[in-house]
Amino acid sequence: MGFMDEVRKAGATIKRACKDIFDAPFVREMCDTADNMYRLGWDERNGGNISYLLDEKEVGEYLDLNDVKRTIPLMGVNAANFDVSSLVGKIFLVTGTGKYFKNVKADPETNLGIVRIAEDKKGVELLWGYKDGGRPTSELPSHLMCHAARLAVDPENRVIMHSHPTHTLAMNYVHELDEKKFTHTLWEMCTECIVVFPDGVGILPWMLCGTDEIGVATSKKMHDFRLVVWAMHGIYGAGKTMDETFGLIETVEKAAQIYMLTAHLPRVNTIKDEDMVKLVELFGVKYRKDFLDLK
Ligand code: 2HA
Ligand code: ZN
Repeated sequence: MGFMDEVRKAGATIKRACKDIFDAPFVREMCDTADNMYRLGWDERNGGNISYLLDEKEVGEYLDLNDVKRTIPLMGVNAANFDVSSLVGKIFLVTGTGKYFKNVKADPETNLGIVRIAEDKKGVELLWGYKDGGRPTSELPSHLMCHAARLAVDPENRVIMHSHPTHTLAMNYVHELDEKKFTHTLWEMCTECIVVFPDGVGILPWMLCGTDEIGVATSKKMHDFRLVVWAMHGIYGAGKTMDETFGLIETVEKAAQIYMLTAHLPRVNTIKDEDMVKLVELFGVKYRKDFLDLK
């Protein structure tokens, strides 16, 4: 490459890196979603966390990918090892630990960070954000394990979202925490449910959060489910886009709300299993047949 080519290439890089990160669609989406979730009452205080797998080329239009601000060790509360090999070099936009969804939109640079999984698999390289010296969510090990699990079954998966939706949580206290029964009840609550989450909802018993153990358990469930309830805590969702992932949790929450509004009343009508079959056949979706009681 000649000298002038070098100059032109460097110039293009500088120009690209000059696009304002605050205008980046992925940052805007994250801000809007966190804001939305806060307004819905799902993410009180520092509750909830989101991680968003970004496209390296796209991030490169906004940030200098060689400018690592600092390296942050990657570990769960108990610092056990877990395998992030399949994610090395990947870049994620992640909510910060102890940060409030309420504040994300007004100050994304403090409440969010863009991190790259380091070559040595022991840390993440901070490319932007966590301006006050912060770190990624304590649930990052869970998120990364879930990303790896979902990417193995769906190479287009990008988002892992954790939240404490009110009615879903309420339902945990009054409904049996059996995956088939819980899913079946949700499917009965709104006609669209079986079409939106035909793979059903996985459930983990109450476990200590922020640990590698709950991460391993969640990611195992994520081989079969895009939605995993953490009993008496909240829910994890996975999807290709922010909207899709939010929409999954939103649909479960709506169904749980209908359940909580009606559970103490005599049930006069319901959506029958044979009606659900008609729905999945009409929309051509693969579903958990074993979660229905078909004659
Ligand atoms: O990040 O929701 O599960 C706060 C939480 C932990
Ligand atoms: Zn939580």
